[in-house]
Formats: sequence, C-alpha cells, structure tokens
Amino acid sequence: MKDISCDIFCAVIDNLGDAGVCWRLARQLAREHGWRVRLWIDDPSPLEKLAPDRQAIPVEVQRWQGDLPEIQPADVVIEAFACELPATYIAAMAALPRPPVWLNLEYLSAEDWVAGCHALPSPHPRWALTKYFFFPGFVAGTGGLLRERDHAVPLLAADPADAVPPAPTFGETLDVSLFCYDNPALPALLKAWRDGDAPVRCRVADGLPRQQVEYWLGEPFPTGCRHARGALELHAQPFFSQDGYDRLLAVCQLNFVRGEDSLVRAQWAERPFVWQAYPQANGAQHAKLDALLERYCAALDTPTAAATRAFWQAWNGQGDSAARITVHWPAFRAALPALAAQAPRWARQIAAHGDLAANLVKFCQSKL
Ligand code: TRH
Repeated sequence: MKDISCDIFCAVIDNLGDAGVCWRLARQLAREHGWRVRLWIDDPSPLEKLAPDRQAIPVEVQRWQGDLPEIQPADVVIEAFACELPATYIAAMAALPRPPVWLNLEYLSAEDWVAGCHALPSPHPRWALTKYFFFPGFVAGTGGLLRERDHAVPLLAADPADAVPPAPTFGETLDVSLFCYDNPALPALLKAWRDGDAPVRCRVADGLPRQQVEYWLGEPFPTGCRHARGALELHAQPFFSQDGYDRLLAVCQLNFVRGEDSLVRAQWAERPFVWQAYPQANGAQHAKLDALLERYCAALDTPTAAATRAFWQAWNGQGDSAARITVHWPAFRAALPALAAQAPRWARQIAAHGDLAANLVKFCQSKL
C-alpha cells in the first residue's frame, strides 16, 4: 500500500470538541496507520491545553488561514463537521489527475438515521469531485467511535503497583467528575449532595463547570482549591491534557460528561456516566439524548433503566429539571452499582464495529 497523505481541516466553533476530536483522529491516523497527516486548524490554541505533548507526535499542525492557494492537496481530505474548504483548495483537488478521497466527518449521534446516511456520496455541483459523509456511531453500518489501540494506557497509574484502576466499589464517599455546559439543574444537584447523608467528592472541571460552582458557592474557587459544604467536597481541577482527563474519568465512580469527545471517553473508562448533550437552538439535543438513552438502556434491568432515563433527562433540562434532578438523584445513586457492572459490556458492544480511524482507513483504501 502506498504511503498515504491526509489533510484534516478543522474550524474551531466553540468549546473544545472540534479540536479535541480532530486531534485524536490525526494522532491515530499517524501513529497506528502510518499516514502523513497535516491538521489545518483555524485556531490551534486549544491544542496547547489538550495535547501539550503534541511535538512528539508525527502530525504536522498548521494554522488554517485564508485560501491556501499554494497547497498541493493530500490523498485523503477530511473536512471536520462540515467546515467549508477554501474554493482554491477544492479547485486544486479537482485539477489532480486522481482526485483525493474527500470525506466530511460528521457529528456523533446515536439516532437511527445515521447508519442510513453513513458513507453516502455527495457529488460536487461544479467539479468532478465526490464528497462522502462519514458518520461516527454506536452501531454496525456507521463509522464507529474513536478508540486508540492503546486507549487504556493513559488510564494506568504512574505506579505499576496499582496499574489498573479497580472497578469502582461504592463505599463511603462517591467520587464524581463534573464536566458540563451551563446547566440549570446543577445548583439543585449540588444542594442535594450537600444535604445528603452520603459524602460526595466532586472534581469540578476548569471552565464553565467551575464558574457555575463558584457562583453557587458565592466565593472564589481557583484551581487547586477545595471547599467543603455539608456532605459535599468540591475540588477545582486544573485543565488536564486529554490523556490526563481520560485518567481522571477512570479514577472516578461517576462522570458527568458533555458534547462528543468526553462522552466517548467516559465509555472507554467503563464507569457510570451522565451525558449533557450540546444544547442546540432548535432543541435537537433532546432527540440525540433519547436516542443514546434508548441504546444504552436496552440491556439494563427495568429499574436501572428508568432511573438512568429520568436522571439524564432532568440533567438535560427536560421538564422542570431543577426540581426533577433532586427527586431522581436517590434512585440514580442506587443504580450506580448496576451501571458500573454493565459498563464493560456496553464498551465492548459499541467497540465491536471497529474503531473510527480503522474504519475510515478501510473506507479510503476502497476508494483510492
Ligand atoms: O468541549 P465540548 O463541549 O465540545 C463540543 C462538542 O464536540 C459538540 O459536539 C460540538 O458541537 C461543540 O463542541 C462545538 O465537549 P467535548 O466534545 O467533550 O470536548 C471536550 C474535550 O476537552 C475533550 O477532548 C476532552 C477534553 N478535556 C481535556 O482534555 N481536559 C479537561 O480537563 C477537560 C475537562 C476536557
């Protein structure tokens, strides 16, 4: 097989997911498949935080500015999340004797329609070029999920003596990580934890989660700070590298995650989790949430499934979320051991269709 070059284009819209997903894909294509990858990103600054070790990874990171008129397109061109390629670059693709394989990497969704749209061609209206939709997903017939061959390595502790984080036991204190968007249910949940009988240690992510907790506390909550309120202990976490964040997920017993990439990682950490879908103006996140719940709950016993649905929906603002979160917390807390037991089976189930990078390589090889 010939040496393959790949251009990935990423426009950072907001938050960290665009850069986070593109970086993981770029890194995996380079490391595991030997592709020569250029990552064109309009704002490389998030990578400084997400991948401080990126200099050691054989991916060429380039700031994407303007039209790139001088650039020879690669064998495979991936535009992430429908970011628009420069017209000059598209013209250069069309001018090649053998046009590149061109993919649009889509957002992750568990909805049923995804498998039907995955890999569909979209002919360019002007040039003799075809773009293919590449959908990540949880089921056969989709592109799968990003999962490195050695994804478990960052989960190992520095000390080999306690290398594999034990499956969680639900003893005295519940260890929680919190990564979310602005969430009207959060103050009520913090209050329930504070006033509860069982201790909760909550590791609050940098950024939006921290700002909301700081507001709730009514006092400064800088990185490294710890506050105790009743049964609740709050820890202000630094911003971790992606690998460091993966490790955090593995040492907690319950992870609140959001968006796309942290959701995927929570599943590889094989711990119970609560997902906040990226809020969209038209409320489309509710269908996404229900679709994932449908799949995730399918193998759970009825009370565990009901507790999970009710809690996730309240966390995502369905109904009067602030009141409902308090009502549904005890049942969800009680369901955690069952969810922890199910987590490795769920991870195996969604990994069974191959990982996204390997599926993408296979797809491109069939077109090259
Ligand atoms: O940042 P996000 O909200 O990104 C979102 C989603 O991708 C969404 O689908 C997209 O439409 C929107 O961006 C534009 O959440 P996500 O996807 O979980 O990405 C967060 C990244 O940040 C992920 O790679 C994990 C990483 N991270 C760290 O590396 N260290 C940390 O300490 C934390 C809290 C996160």
